[in-house]
Amino acid sequence: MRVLVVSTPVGSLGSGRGGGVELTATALVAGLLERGHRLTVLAGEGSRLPPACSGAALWCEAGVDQPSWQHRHRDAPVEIPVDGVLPKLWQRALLHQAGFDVIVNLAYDWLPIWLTPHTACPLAHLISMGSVGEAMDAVVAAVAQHHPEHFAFHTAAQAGDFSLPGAPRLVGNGFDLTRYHFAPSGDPLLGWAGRVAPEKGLEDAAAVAADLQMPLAVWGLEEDGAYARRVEASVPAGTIQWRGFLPTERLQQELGRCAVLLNTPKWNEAFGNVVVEAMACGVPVAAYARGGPGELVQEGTNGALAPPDDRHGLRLAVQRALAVPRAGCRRWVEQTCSQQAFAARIEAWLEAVVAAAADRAARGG
Ligand code: HBI
Repeated sequence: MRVLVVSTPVGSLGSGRGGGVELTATALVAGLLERGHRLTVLAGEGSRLPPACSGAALWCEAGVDQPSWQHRHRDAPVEIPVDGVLPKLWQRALLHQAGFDVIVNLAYDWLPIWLTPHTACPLAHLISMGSVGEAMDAVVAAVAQHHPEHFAFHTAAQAGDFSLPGAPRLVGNGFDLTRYHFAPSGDPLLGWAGRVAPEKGLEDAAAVAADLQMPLAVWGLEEDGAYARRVEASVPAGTIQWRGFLPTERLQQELGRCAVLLNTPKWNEAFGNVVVEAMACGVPVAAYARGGPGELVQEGTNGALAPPDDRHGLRLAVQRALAVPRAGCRRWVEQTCSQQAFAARIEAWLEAVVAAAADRAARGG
């Protein structure tokens, strides 16, 4: 198929501002190219594609970044900045839609979803977060009512946040596993990775590390400094080793040295990329049974689960995870989260969207 992928408007590809959706975009484009599809990526100015995506055309649009839904109140209205990049992206997509069989939208935004019933070329939306705002919940529910096939989610926990007419299309996520190297053994070191912000629950991981008298390496952007200082003060000095935000190559090298990765989401994490990245390096994961991580961690196979917010339960889960065979973690990722497995699921979804749109057109729907 001729596929147009429209990226997130919160940051150019390669800037890191797009968060997890940048990893997803890369795996989706590279994976579909491997399957013989023709790809064009439409993204913010300054975007770059990794070598694995060099077979795709790259179109860029300049404009003011769209404000992130993660930093807005649940009842905030839809806001589009003057000279916004979001309208620019979709003006370009609509102008060229005749050249494509399907358009894949990766933006968690109102405009592209609202457009779904009004375009000649079918629009397919890969939703990247759980519920974070009323306006988005409402437009997904309204459009999914008559175009349910046009939506896909990473996990059931994430899809469960939205009111959908039927069973959701779940596509998991995908990773270029050649970038992650299996470490057969680890040091007596616990790990935690993610944005250092309250919704990620670092304080619980720090408390458990202190209980077990093991150091906790922390990777990720320090988004909330005051929060980081509070967590550090809550455990004995030296418990936390701040490692900062590292690019994938460095991150996976350091992650692989961990005995166990702790994952402590306080919000409905849609997927939990770091959970899969750790397992790809052979590191078992001890996680709260919440959100995407609660679905990805398979007790005894790739880690251990604890009841949400139960620190004693998390400590027991860490002790069980320490006994999980590391090769099994890597094998599980290869079977479910490789770029190839993900692209096969995306292809099946896009074919269903194209078929549903053709069927609707034939019925004059
Ligand atoms: N906010 N408005 C808006 N649009 C997005 O595409 C978006 C976002 N916030 C976060 C985000 N995308 C990505 O970081 C996802 O990976 C979560």
